[in-house]
Parts: sequence; structure tokens; C-alpha cells
Amino acid sequence: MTRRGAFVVVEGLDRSGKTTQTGILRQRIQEAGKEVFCVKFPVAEVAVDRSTPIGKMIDAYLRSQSDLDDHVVHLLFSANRWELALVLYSRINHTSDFDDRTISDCFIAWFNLQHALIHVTTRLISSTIISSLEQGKIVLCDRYAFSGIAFSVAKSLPSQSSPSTTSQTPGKLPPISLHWARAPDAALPSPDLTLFLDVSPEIALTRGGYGEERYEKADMQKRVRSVFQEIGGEVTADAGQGKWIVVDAGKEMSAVTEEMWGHVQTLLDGINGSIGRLWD
Ligand code: NYM
Repeated sequence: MTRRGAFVVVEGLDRSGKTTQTGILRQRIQEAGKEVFCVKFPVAEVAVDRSTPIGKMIDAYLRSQSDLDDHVVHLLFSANRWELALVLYSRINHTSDFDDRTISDCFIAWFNLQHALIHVTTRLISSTIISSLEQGKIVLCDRYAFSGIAFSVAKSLPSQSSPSTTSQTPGKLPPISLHWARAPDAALPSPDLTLFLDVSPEIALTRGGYGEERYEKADMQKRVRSVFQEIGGEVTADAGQGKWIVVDAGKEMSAVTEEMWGHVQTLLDGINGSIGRLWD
């Protein structure tokens, strides 16, 4: 059996250097003579600047130009991952079946007929991430479903500065649990390696641009960090969900690159086993 490519995810807190490091890794993989397929969530690179119908809604929310219930936001981020499958599918196959209008129609349908469409999109995502892996390419992803869970669940945790409050939108909806947050991403391909860039909120605060988006507050970042730690523990305990490596992103940038590269290098020759599925 020919070896497939590896699926590598880079996760981290805001301003952990994730996007810069992913760019460097991409270049190193190419210099090593391997093909790499890069993805960024929320989708920016492929669909251009959060410009898909769902991406626009996420962008307005993150810039505090709109307010949405936390559950709705969580589903939008997940829809953005499924949306990528549709966008790429139409580009790869040069079909006109999936134009922008169809994509937004699909997502209205997705909210109404979640389960039926998940089967369709599961098949479509097989045509993108999975087919890249089967062609031996390395898939390098900047944020994935783990960010979805960490940020959404963190909003439901009590604030550390005033424990009686959460940032949950006022209303009667229940807080977002890990169990609930996982469901919309179930069956997406699972990474072989997740590199979690860990940085203290205190260091992140000193980095350029911090505070521009709604989650970039020290208290929220502390909660996100604690949920990421919990997810890391779960992934590590489940052999089918790949490796979870914590990288200290507070250190010198080149040292972070070398540590990450050390892990990715071991996967350049590909993998023998089949591609896993999230939460299977
Ligand atoms: N984010 C990202 C979520 O809340 N849920 C998700 O599923 C994903 C992929 O988007 N604060 C949040 C984390 C970030 C924000 O991401 C923007 P980035 O990587 O800074 O563009």
C-alpha cells in the first residue's frame, strides 16, 4: 500500500504566532521537495478574506459589528469548515454546480437538514483534504475544530475576574458543553499531528495587534487556554485522534520553528495507516 500524506494542524491562542509559523512550515515542506496543501480557518486563504457567505458573518461578529448567540457562532465556525469542502470541490472539479449561490443555499439547508447534508458534505470533504492526503500531499491547517471547541466552550465558563458571570449572551439557552461543541465537526478528517502553540495571555498581550478582535482579552484567553489543555488531554488519551504536542510559543521565534519542524519532519515520508475521523 502506498503511503498517504500527513494531516498537520497548528492550533494556538490568539497572537501565539500560529499563522507566521504555519507559513514558515509550508516553505520548509516545499523546500524539502514535498507537496503541501494549506488551509486556514476561519477560511481566508482559499475563499479570500472571510468572504464566503458564512465567513462574512463570522468576520462581522469577530469585529464586534454584530452580536449573535454563542451557539449560533459555534455552528457558523463549523459551517465554515464544511463550506471549504464545497468551495474546493467546485474548484477542483471545475463544475458550475456549486457556485456561491448554491453554497449559501446549501448552508441554509445545512441548518435545516443538518444530518442529511452532513452525509453529503462528508463525501465532499473526502474530495479535498482526504484526496490531498491520498495523493501523498501534506495538509497543513491553521486552526481546526479544536479552536471551535476551545473558544466556544470558554465563553460558557465563569470569568476568572468575576466568577459569577460568563460572556454568554443573556438568555435561556444552556451553556456550551464540550459534548455539544464537538457534534457539528464529527466525522471531519482527524489530524495525525496537532501542534498547539501555547503562550501565556500576559505575553500575548504584548504582541502587535492584540485586542482588535472580540476574544482578545486576557480573561477569555485564560479560559480558552484551559479548554485547549483539556482537549489536548483527551486527544492524547485517544489513539485514533493523532498526536497532540504542546509547543512553548513564548520563546524565541526561531526556536519555536525548529521545535515544530522537528515534529513535522518525521512525517515527510508519509503515513501507512488510514485517515481517522474526528470523535469516532
Ligand atoms: N475561532 C476560530 C473560533 O472561535 N472558532 C473556530 O472554529 C475557529 C476556527 O476565530 N480568536 C476564533 C479564534 C480567533 C478567531 O482566528 C480568528 P484567527 O486565526 O486569528 O484568524
